[in-house]
Amino acid sequence: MTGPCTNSEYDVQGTGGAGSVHTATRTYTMPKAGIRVGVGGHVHDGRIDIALERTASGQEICKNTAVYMESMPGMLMDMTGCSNSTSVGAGEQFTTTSRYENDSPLLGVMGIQVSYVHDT
Ligand SMILES: [Cu+2]
Repeated sequence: MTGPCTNSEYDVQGTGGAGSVHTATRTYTMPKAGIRVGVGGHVHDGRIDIALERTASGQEICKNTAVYMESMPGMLMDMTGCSNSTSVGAGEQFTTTSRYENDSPLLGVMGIQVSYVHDT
């Protein structure tokens, strides 16, 4: 059975040159109202950050930023999380934007962001 979450991988071609950024976005609609109490990101090496915003206003809700090991550049160590509480409207749209470095090919990367929403 194929669902919307069975394959979350995509490729970054890496043809943008030094310092360039590859961006992938996805917009989704929340079925119910609630309070978003936390946001976390799932990451692969090469990730810069993944951001969540209200689609209509562009207001940023959370940005999960990649944390790399100082002793081993390019080795992902952690990801910042967000624990601020924000409202979610029934039918409100949100956009997740995943950014990777685009100076060398990255195969099968992911841009996953998980929100914890308290049903009100
Ligand atoms: Cu992954």
